[in-house]
Formats: sequence, structure tokens, C-alpha cells
Amino acid sequence: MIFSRANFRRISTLKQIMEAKIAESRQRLTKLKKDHGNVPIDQVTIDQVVRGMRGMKALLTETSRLDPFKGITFRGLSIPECQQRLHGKYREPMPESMYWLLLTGEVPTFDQVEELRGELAKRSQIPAHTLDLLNSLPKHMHPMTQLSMGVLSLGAESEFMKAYDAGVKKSEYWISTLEDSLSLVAKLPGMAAIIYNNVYKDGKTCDPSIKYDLSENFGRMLGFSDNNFFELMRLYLTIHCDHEGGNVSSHTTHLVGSALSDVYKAYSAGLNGLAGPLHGLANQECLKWLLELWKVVGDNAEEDSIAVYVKETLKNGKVVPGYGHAVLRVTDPRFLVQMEFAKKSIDDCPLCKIVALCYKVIPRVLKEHGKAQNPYPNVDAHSGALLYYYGLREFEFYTVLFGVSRALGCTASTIWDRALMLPIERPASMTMEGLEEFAAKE
Ligand code: AMX
Repeated sequence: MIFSRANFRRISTLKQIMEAKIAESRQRLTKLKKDHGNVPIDQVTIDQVVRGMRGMKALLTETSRLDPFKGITFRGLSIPECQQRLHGKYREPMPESMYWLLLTGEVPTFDQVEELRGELAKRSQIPAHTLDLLNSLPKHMHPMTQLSMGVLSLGAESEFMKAYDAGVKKSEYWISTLEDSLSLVAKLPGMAAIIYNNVYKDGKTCDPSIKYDLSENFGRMLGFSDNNFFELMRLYLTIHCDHEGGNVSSHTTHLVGSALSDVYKAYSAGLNGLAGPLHGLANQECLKWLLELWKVVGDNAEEDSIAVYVKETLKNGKVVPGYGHAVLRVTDPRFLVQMEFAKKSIDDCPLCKIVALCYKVIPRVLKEHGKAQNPYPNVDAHSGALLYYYGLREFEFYTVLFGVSRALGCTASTIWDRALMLPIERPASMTMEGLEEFAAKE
């Protein structure tokens, strides 16, 4: 036996539901491969090869689906539907409920959420070697680098690697990957809080409590006590959790995991991708840009002064952070839900008012500029303003919050990759000469 029986008993309902779903999905996939394996989905163009595989349908991801015009759905549920069905006893959806949904495809009952909440709370203790590592890192090291290193160090306890070394069957790889994933998701808020308190505060982090949900524990470990901030954390950690399989963090996690690296190695790599300014780091860049804009236009900003500032950004050859998207062609529903949160919960946030004004002005300016395929705001255009309002003002930490959330989607997908026994990822690359030969044939 690779894991303790006690652990298995604790996650038995989750595991049993997943077992049934996996058996059914394996049958569907076998049929697809056998009966329809040769059906073409798409034609790959030279443009797609040289433009970052944009829109190329080449990945199987079960947890969420991104429609350019409707935005994200998690196992078929839109963000407003998740708000209605995943909130448990709170106002905003719970990340625990979302994780259950991503893992099983089902909306959990109250008892199931409670089971998962308790399970995660029990697994939240951080091993001594990871604590020592985090406490030894220099304050000037970017928090995302620290988080990625911390996650990698958790791999010393990987149940998957133990199972693999013990010769467990391929069809059971998902079970130890589920074990690792639950432990990773459980430990991430504490690790993030330790990094925050080490870098920006007095280095002291309180322990999580079994009494609270993941979001309240996280908020408290970061030093907050405001219930509205905990609600914001619930919303934030839920809406950032997954964005189908092709984005940099999810795709990287999938790619590394496809070589059967444990989920700690795979997600640590995913975090390094999330730390790029065109991906998760955009939230940090976005708030920096907004604060500079605020300084210039003041509290009583008007549309014209914002337009002048945006045009200046573009004239300097910079992108407007928080705007545009590789897939979406409408306003990101994750932006809209944060704007709603601001309207509902906050009436005295000048920065949120500027964000709302920007939403009126920037799409028009970007359309006139004529380059961006999507001139509308993405998730990052609002998140920084809300965090700033509640007093979380250390921008370099913002992508860490994103990283705590994205673990839900990336680990759930890695478990399903193993459940469906997907092979190592190995596409083919082309030389320029090879592409020219194709072009000449046309
Ligand atoms: N401001 C100015 N120019 C923009 C722009 C923006 N917000 N968004 C796109 N463009 C430009 C691109 O730089 C590109 O210019 P180029 O031809 O000179 O290279 C051109 O418009 C076409 O780009 P695109 O096809 O519309 O976008 P993309 O798929 O190449 O890139 C993204 C998508 C998000 C990287 C891009 O829109 C961008 O840089 N946005 C600002 C950064 C940002 O908000 N990132 C967060 C994304 C969400 C996330 O992952 N967290």
C-alpha cells in the first residue's frame, strides 16, 4: 500500500465519484480513438505555426472551455452560474466547490464541500524543509520565483513518485496524482502567505484553522480580518482557476506532466509561465499602469484625459495592460464579475471608478489604433484595483494570488490527463525552409 488508509478514507467520496466518471470517460475516449481517430478537426496554417499556434485545436482538456464570444465555462457552468451554485454558506463562490466541480464535473452538495474543505485544511501543514527554504530566500527575489521554488521543494513528498517507483499500474497513476494535488492545493495559501509576510511584513504567519474555509484562512494568514476581503478572495481564487488548456500556465503544466513528472514539478513550471508579463504578471503591470494614470488624471478623471494617457502609452510602443486577449473577442466575464463586486461591496474606491472609466475609453482607443484583435478588458484590468482598495498593495505579490488559484485547474487537468492515460506530448516543429517548401507547393 502506497498511501495511508486514513487518507484514502478521508477522500473516499471524491475518489469514488471520480472513479465512476473516469471509467465512463475512458470508454468514450477509446471509442473516439478507435472509430473516429482520423477525423480532421482543423487545418494548420503557416500563420498559426509562426504566430504561437494561435487557435490551433490540439489539446484535450476536460475541466473548462473558452468560447471567444461567451468566455469561460467551468465544466459547462458560466461564471454567473458558478456564483449561483458554488457559494455554499458564503456570498461568493468557494474555491473548494470549484475544485470539486473541476475534478468530478458535478456541483458538490453542502456535505461534499465540507468534506473537501476539511481535507484541505488537514493537509495544509507545510513540511519543515519547504519552510526552511522559503525562510532562507532573499527579500528581493520575486515572490513568483519563491513560490515556484517552494512548490518544487514539496515534490520531496510526492506520492506519485513513490507509487511510480513501486511499479503501480498506469491506470492508477491518477490516484497518487490526486493525493499530490490535494496536498499542493492545501499548502499553497500558507506558502504564499509565508512569502508575503517574509518579503513585506515581519516574517510571522499565523497557522490556518480547521474552522475556516481556504479563502478565509488565506486572508487571515496574509494579515486581514475583513469579511469582505475574504469574500473577494473567494471570488478571486474561483475565477482565476482555469482558462481551458492552451494558456501558458495550463499548457506548460500539461506538457511537463505529460513526461510523468510529478504534479509539483509540472505546476512549478506552470507558475514560471504564469510569471510572464504577457500572462499572469499582467495584473501587477496593470495596477502599476493604473496608479500612474491616476496620478496624472486625478480623482475627477474625465474620458478625454484618460484617452490622452492611453494614446501616449501606445505611442511609446507599449501595450495597454489588462486589455486584449489571445482567444477572447468580447469583454472578459471575469472582468465584469469583479466590476459587479466593486459596485456591490465598495462605494468609495476612486481607483475602481477609474477602472470603470477606462472601460468606456480604452476599447475605443484600441480600435482606432487598429492592432489588437480584442480591444476589451481581460481579468487583470480589475483585480489590482480591488486588492489595492482592501490594502493589499504590494503589486509584485499579485501574480502569487493568481498562482494559488490556477493550481485548481492545472492540477485537476493533470489528474484527468493521467486518468485518461494521455501520452507524452510531442508535436513536430518545422524549419523556415520546410515552411517555404509548403508555401511553394501552394
Ligand atoms: N495594447 C496594445 N497593443 C496590443 C494590446 C494591448 N492591450 N493587445 C494586443 N496588442 C497588439 C499586439 O502587441 C500585437 O502587436 P504586434 O503585431 O505589433 O506584435 C497586435 O496587437 C496583435 O495582437 P493580438 O493578436 O490582438 O494579441 P495576442 O494574442 O498576440 O496577445 C495578449 C494577447 C493578451 C498578450 C495581448 O493582448 C497583450 O499584450 N495584452 C496586454 C497584456 C495583458 O493584459 N496580458 C494579460 C492576458 C490575460 C492573462 O493571461 N492574465
